Amino acid sequence: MSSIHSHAEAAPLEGAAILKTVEEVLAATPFIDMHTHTFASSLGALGLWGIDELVTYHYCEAELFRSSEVKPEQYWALSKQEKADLIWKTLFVDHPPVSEATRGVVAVLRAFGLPTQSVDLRAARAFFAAQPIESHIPNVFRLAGISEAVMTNDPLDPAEAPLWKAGGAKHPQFHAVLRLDRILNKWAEHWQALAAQGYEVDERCSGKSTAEVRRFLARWVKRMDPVYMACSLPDTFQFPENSVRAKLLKEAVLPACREFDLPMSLMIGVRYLVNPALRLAGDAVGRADLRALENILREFPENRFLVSVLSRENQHELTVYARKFSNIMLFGCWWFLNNPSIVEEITRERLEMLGTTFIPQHSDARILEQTIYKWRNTRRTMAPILANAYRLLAEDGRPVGRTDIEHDVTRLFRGNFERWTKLGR
Ligand code: RAT
Ligand code: ZN
Repeated sequence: MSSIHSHAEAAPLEGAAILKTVEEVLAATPFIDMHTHTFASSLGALGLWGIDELVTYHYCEAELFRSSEVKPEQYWALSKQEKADLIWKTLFVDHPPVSEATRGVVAVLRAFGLPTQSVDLRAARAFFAAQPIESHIPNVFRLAGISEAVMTNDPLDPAEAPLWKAGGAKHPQFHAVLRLDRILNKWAEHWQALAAQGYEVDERCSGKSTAEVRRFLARWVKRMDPVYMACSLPDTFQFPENSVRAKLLKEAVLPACREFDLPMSLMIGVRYLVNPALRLAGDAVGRADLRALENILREFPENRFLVSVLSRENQHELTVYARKFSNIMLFGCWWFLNNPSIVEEITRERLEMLGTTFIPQHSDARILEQTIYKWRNTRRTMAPILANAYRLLAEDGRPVGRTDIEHDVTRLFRGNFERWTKLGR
């Protein structure tokens, strides 16, 4: 008999004690935030934090244009503080901020004991200006209940690459990810950047190109020591197909993942820039053909994949694929899905069909302090879902104890990711 089972028999939880214990365990377990756009402080200005960044988050920018007459081109001409002032007045003062993205800003202010109903941002600006980033980061992680965050690192970003070449970003609380969107999705615009660095590649990705991309990836794996490689993909993504992307995936990226024992993260379903005037806020979502994913999972059994899909309509079939292929780890409720109503539906579905063999959430925080509200929201949504699963299990004859709950929460929010990556080795 396992120790977990004997503990459950020793102290089975009943009724309201189940929810209370789930809440306590969720609060006490430090999570791994396995996909963010935050950065270690050694990567300098890449890391965004503070009130002006929080208020001008692109999720809030998209909402601004629904409540204000301002035109995108007028908005982009403003300074960062002017943008933040306009969004604050429009979304937080003129109307109660009930949307998920705006409510998040309120929760962050409250977490730091700052006023949530001011007519301006003066007090918040003064507070953040006084925080030294080195102590602010661990403070934020503590408030967010995370032990570490996984970054998104683009080797072809002209602002980022030199920082890595100059020594990189070793930091115990941040892990790197080799992000390949420019190479896989925009080869026509970026092959020359590789050529300029001495790699023998061409526009059609012929000849030595794929071998040379592998050499480039090997170089960057050495430099970044990433926990996985990653790419976001359009709703129209197909595999196999006669395209540079499919060729690079098959002949360069997936072999490199195998060589370096790294999972590949596929984030599928973006409709890029449906409204280019909104810039970062201009992307939308489309239902993808997940047969492309099915083909990849079957053709590359030696590769491990982390997969998130953006369309709500794709979630059920994605969960079915995870029952068919053990080389896929589902993760997160991504971007437009990260709202309590949808998170609840998706997470229940996954728990019912996969047990605890998935990663329920990542924060996708772009601004450091967003980790605080995004993880609070995740814990709040997660507690009744898990409690309900345990209540049903107890009704069916297998009561659970605190140790069972600790086991599951750790598996969901740490262990599954550790097992999939080098963090578990
Ligand atoms: O959620 C977001 O902030 C998006 O803009 C994307 O960055 C997305 O998460 C991605 O990683 O591509
Ligand atoms: Zn992201």
